[in-house]
Formats: sequence, structure tokens, C-alpha cells
Amino acid sequence: MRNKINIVLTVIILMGLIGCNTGTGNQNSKGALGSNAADKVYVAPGEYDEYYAFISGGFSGQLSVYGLPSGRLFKVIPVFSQDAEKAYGYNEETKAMLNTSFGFVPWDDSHHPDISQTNGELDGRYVFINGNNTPRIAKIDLTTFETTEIIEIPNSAGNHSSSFVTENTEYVVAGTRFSVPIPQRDMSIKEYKGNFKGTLSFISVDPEDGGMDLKFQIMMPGFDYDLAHPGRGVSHGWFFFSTYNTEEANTLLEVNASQNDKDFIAAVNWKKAEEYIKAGKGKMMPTKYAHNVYDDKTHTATTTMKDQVLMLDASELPGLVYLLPTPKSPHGCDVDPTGEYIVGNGKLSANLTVHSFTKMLDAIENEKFDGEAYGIPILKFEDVLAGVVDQAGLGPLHTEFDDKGNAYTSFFISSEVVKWKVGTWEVIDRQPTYYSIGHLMIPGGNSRKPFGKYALAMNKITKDRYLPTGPEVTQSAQLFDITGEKMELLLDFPTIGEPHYAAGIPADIIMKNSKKIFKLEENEHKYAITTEAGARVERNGKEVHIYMSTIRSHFNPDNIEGIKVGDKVYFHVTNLEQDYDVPHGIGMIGANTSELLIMPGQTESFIWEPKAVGVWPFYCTDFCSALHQEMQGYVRVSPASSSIELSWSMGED
Ligand code: K7E
Ligand code: CUA
Repeated sequence: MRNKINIVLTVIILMGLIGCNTGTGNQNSKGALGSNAADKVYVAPGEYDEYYAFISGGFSGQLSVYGLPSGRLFKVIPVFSQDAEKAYGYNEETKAMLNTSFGFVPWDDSHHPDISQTNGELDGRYVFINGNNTPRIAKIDLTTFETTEIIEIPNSAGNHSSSFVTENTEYVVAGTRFSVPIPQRDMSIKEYKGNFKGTLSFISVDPEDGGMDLKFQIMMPGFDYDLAHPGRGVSHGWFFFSTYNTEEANTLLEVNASQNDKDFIAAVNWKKAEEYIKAGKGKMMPTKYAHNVYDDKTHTATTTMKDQVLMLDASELPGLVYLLPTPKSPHGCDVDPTGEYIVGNGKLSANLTVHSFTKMLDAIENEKFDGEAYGIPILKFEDVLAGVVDQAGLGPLHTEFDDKGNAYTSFFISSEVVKWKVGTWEVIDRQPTYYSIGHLMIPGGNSRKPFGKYALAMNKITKDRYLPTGPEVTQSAQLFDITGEKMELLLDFPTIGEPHYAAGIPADIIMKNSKKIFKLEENEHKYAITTEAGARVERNGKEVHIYMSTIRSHFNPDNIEGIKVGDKVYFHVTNLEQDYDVPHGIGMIGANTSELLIMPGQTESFIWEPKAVGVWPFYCTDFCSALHQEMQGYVRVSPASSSIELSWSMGED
């Protein structure tokens, strides 16, 4: 048995290598050269792109904002990783965003952005994204394009099947990839089977202010919960998770987790979960997690440590979870726009399995079960099967949908996108990707209303597609026109980090709400000054607080004396500008942190600990006016024993 599996795996791996090597760069892809593809992606100078694409930064921990169809990069939004460009995680205001129960964690691996929805349609208020490594979910406010909330997920490890929203953003949902002892404890890894557990987490989103709250978790068997998508339309109220390693192996998973002919898609009835909670069936469980919130008025983040979570046990609560057998080690778990079809993308299966939600309900109603796993009923494969896309490709990972009843599946090993018809399951078209596609994205493809104009393929390997940059070469996205029967490759563009999923949305939904400045009169930062008259320096023992302002083109104060070696000097800098796109920056020689980049009306702070006597300059880092180079100042640092009084000035000789 094991030999047979090894042969199958070897063949698949070899095919993967061939898949990566068959393309010979530009010569073979004349699709994008031999047509009017250039016209279709050309956005004339000064014109806007039609769509925003939020592309996950993978191991960069960030989220990047591109325009489609041009592929132009507009912004990298720092989320889980420190970003010196924007002082995120470096300045005193945003450090708290990266707090966790493990302390300050300045990095993560971000995979799946998802845009908030109302009635199953993208509403463009927020985009959520998961941190895989130290389980977290972040919320980015799409009026400011800033990360404004991060909630840690306790009892989870490898927060991969995240973050996906329900039809009205009732919940952002997260699932554990690695099962672990819950609660964590010292035990033998060999006792994994039956003892390690997974959890699925439901984080509510306040309809008014967007505030997130970890409402409940569902305790699950010790499988790996890989991906997820919400039910919608007919299946609203359900959530679907793909699983692998239902073998519950703890070593050499490449073989041991490939034994079962079928793993499962777990169908979770979250409305039922709410009923159970109302009936008092949840149990409060002690745990520890951080909840970090950034306030746009104080321009400051705060951390609250939480110490319990409401837990529902799937093994004990009938009707909460059902298991749909799905060949074979499925990765993506995707739901079509009607909510009827659930696609299991079995990585090691030759065919794509599609389940029917209606058939599933029917089978549940008639209690047609085929055994159970840890008390969770297993449905019969044939009873829930809607259809199979035969021999579609090798190594299916993810499926997206357009608005015309077509599905598009990415195949990592055969390195292609395959278009097929929902309902008839026939393959309509296939196009190669360069190379080894992971996710693909159609704007609105995870909603009831997809915008079926473009599909974006995100590729793991580029090899010869770009100018070489040493051993590390860029990952890449490829844009396809999907308006015709056949897909047409239009464009390649490089990405930040390793892209996994992305979320796209028509630009007009977001741009009309885009914030231009922060109003000074609304600035409630503890150390803000709203006029230059408020500029001052205060000493409190060895701590010195500089209340500083910026406006074109000077700092106030620009000369400060009376600082001593051994002091801890806080620069609190308020940008008094109230014009769009006039940030000022500040960099201080020898400061062990990043610059600040302060938006109009905003206050930010950094700490400087002078190590030596002297007169030390600081300057504006953002070219803000013709006199930007004149925007500078000095701090005089005297010996610790000095009796020089604190003084400051601006504009005096
Ligand atoms: Cu397929 Cu993390 Cu969604 Cu990458 S995952 S590809
Ligand atoms: Cu202010 Cu440059």
C-alpha cells in the first residue's frame, strides 16, 4: 500500500517538475503578444484602474494594494510585520498592534484577505487577513488603508483556514491548521492521535463600529483544517472547512497523511452553534489572547489581554458539524455564488469533487450516515455528491467563480487554470500559468456577486520570466481576461512576498470613502498639539517629552538644549497640515527605531536615547515642499552632570 502511494507521489512530483520546466519564458506565451492584450491593460497616465486588488504578502506579513488591470502597486499595508517606511510597529503608537500572548511578535505569514460583505455582496468597508504563524486575524479599515485591529486566536496553531467572512460579515471565521493539545500541556507527541484537537473560531464584527470579538470556538477532532469558505444564499448559516491528515499522523505526513482514500469537508452549522450558546451549552474555558485596537482619534493602539473563550464541543453537540467525504487531501474549499455547490480541491485526486448543499441537507434529514468520527456523523460520499470534473488537471488547489456559471480552478502541478461549467462539470478551457499557480482571484469571486472580467493567477515560481535578481527571484501574478469563452493572458507583474489569496473589488466602491486627512480638531492623542503655540519640552526626571509640530517647512521647536546623556527623549510630533497628501517625516541620528511618517492631522512618537554629548540633528524624511531640505533641527546633548536648563526655540537667533 505504502509503495503504491509512494509511486503515485513520485509521479505527481515528477510531473510537478515537468510542469515547472515546460514553459520556456516569453517564447511560448504569445497569447499576450499576439493580440490587443496591451490595450486591455493599458491605463493611460492620470487615469484610474478599474479594480483594487488586495494581494496577500505571504511571508512578508503584509498586504499589498494593486490596481487592475494595470498591475501597478499603490501601497503596501503593514499588518503583521514591522514596516520602517510607515513606522508601523516601530513608533510608540502602533507597537501594541503586534502584542500577543507570546509577547511582541513583529512578523507573521499572511495568506487570505477577504473583503467585508453586506447581503452577500462586497461592501468595501474592511479587508480582513489571517496571520498563520502566531494565530491572528487583522482588520484593515478601507477608508484609511491602515490596520486598525488585530485579534489573536487562542487554542489554534497555524491559523490557515482563515480569514473568511459570512454573508453579512456577522463573523470572520478562522480554523486551525495544526492540531495541538488543548489546552496546551506537556505530553508525548506520539500520543497525538485522539488527544490533539483542532478549533474553529467565530469572530463577530460589530455592524456599527466594526469591532471584533471572539464569540466562540468549536472543538474539533485532531485533523488539519486547511481552508474554508462560508455558505451563502441557500447555504447561508453554514461554513465549510476542508481537512487533511484525517489519519491523525504526527510524523512524515507526506506519506502518512496520504493513506486515506478520502478526507473530509466539515460542514459547520453556525446558526445551530448560536442556538446552543443561547441554550447555555457552551463552556467558558480559560485561555490567554491579545486583542489590539487602533483608535483613529487618539492615533494610538491599545492591547487588552483576554483570559477566557466560549467553547462548543462538536463531539457532544448533535447537528453542529457533519463530515462530507472528499478525495483526497483536499486543499481549497470553495462555494459557488448560489451557495449550492461546495468544491473540494483534492490535491492528490485526479478529479475535482463537487458536493451539493441540498443533497447534504437531505441526507442529514434522513439520517443517512456512514459512521462517525469522534461523535461527528459522516455522510455518504454518493449521497452528497453533485458531480465530478473528470481529469481536470493535476494538483487542484483553489476554485473561483464568475457571474456566468463558470468555475476556474488552479492546478499547481500541471501549472494551469482550468475553466469548467458549474452543473455540467465539463471543462471549457485551460490556460498555462508561469509557473505553478497557487490561488487565483476573481473580484467578488467569494461572494454572491462576482465581477467576471478578470482572473488573477498567483504563481509560486517565476524562473525565467523576469530579469534575474540572484538566487531569490520574485513571485508573480498573471492577469487573464475571462470575458470570452477562452481565457486570454494579458499581463505578468511581480508581487510583494509570496502571494497566496487576494481580494478584488471595483474601485468606485472604495475610493469614494477614502479619507484624505485626519482633522486636527478631532485629534485626541495624549501628546498632540493643535497649534504651534503648544510646542514645548517637559522634563520628568530622566524622561523628556518634546511636543513638536510640523508644517511646511519647519519643525517647532527646531533647536532644543538641556538634554543629557542618559535621558529618554520622547519626540511627539503632530503634523499640523490639513491638506491632502502632505505628510512630514522625521528621522533622528542614532535613534534605534525607524523614522516617523506623519499624516496631516496625526500625531506620532518615537524614543531617542542619546548616548554621547554633542549637537545632534534631525530632519524631515518626506520631500514636502521646495524647502524640504531646510526642514531640520538640532538637539544639544550635555553630560549627565550638566546643569544646563531645558530650553527650546524656533526662529530666534
Ligand atoms: Cu493555497 Cu495558504 Cu490559501 Cu497558498 S494557500 S496557495
Ligand atoms: Cu517636511 Cu519634508
